[in-house]
Amino acid sequence: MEPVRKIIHIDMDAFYASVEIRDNPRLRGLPVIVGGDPHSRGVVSTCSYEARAYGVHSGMASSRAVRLCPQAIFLRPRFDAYQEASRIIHEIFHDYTDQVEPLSLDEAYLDVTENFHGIPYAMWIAREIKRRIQVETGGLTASAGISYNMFLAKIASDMRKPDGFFVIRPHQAEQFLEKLPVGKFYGIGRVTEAALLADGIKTGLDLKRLDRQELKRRFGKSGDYYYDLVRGIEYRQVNSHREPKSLGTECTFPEDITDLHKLKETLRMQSDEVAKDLERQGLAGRTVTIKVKYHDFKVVTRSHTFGNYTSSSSLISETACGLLPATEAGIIPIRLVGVTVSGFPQKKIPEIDVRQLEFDFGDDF
Ligand code: TTP
Ligand code: MG
Repeated sequence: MEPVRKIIHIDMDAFYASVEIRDNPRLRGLPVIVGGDPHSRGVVSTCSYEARAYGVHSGMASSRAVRLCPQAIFLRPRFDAYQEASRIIHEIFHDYTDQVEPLSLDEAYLDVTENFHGIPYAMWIAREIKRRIQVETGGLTASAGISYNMFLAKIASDMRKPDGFFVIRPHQAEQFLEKLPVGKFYGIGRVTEAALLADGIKTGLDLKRLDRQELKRRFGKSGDYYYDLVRGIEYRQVNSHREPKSLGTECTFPEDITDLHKLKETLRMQSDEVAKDLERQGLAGRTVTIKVKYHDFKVVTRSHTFGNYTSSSSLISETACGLLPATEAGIIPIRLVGVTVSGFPQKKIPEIDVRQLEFDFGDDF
């Protein structure tokens, strides 16, 4: 039997906003919003917890954020500063293990079952990482979640934010998951959540009452995954070599666009950007997708899949522009367009030995 894994999930608190406050301490204690222009079409990247108290959150239109919290201090993002802070925290992670899976600039999973210092408890490592992040970044705080699989560790890091520390032990997991709202389960997005809620499936316990067949009907191939997940079992492993599933870019226009020439011009520039990105990462894909958001925020995507892999700027560009007539471009004003390439070659994933987890292992964490 394999040993139970010890997984830590670390997520920085109000990351961009915290970096801004660190660099300008007069902002401390104030509602700070980092994002795009509230007078144009900007959106909120993130905001301090003081601003969250007014209902402001990531992804919200900046203009709405200003209405909710007129006294908020609005700042444009400074990506260099965030990247530098991100580099520091990722260096700290790698002092403990190479089994680090970064999720974004401010977030990562660590598998510390075996670690460079032979530290027996994941909790000790998580505390030390939190302390070091604070010292080495000049005062930023992180929240840590600790458990025996990735999903539970991520849920745990969210439990006591900001500056949080939360452990979900194996014997607590099932009860914990039964109470969890379905929208918090890994991979359940807003659309699926709404469908589940409409059928009265609100919590993990409700999900657990569905048999495998019913889960397969609802989730397709992922049905088995959810069957195990609600029972506290997840076979996903921390993957330090994870490659992206797609590469893309998108942009919101300052004003809605109906002119097909302008739209094509944008798609060409975006295709060029994506092609360069593919090249940098040594990737090529078979599927080109365009995304179009109309003035009323309705979003459509259109895709084309080739028989072969490509990273050619001209082919991506031609395909993207060729997909435009399959939308209402030129008729309905458009707010945003984007180009994405996906369908990278699959590497064979080794089969995981599916054995029952040893649940009862006391406090050895
Ligand atoms: P998150 O970790 O989701 O958010 P956060 O760190 O600001 O706040 P917390 O974790 O305490 O809830 O995202 C990390 C950074 O990524 C965030 O600071 C800004 C950026 N971001 C965006 O630019 N747009 C988004 O929609 C989201 C969710 C995040
Ligand atoms: Mg965060």
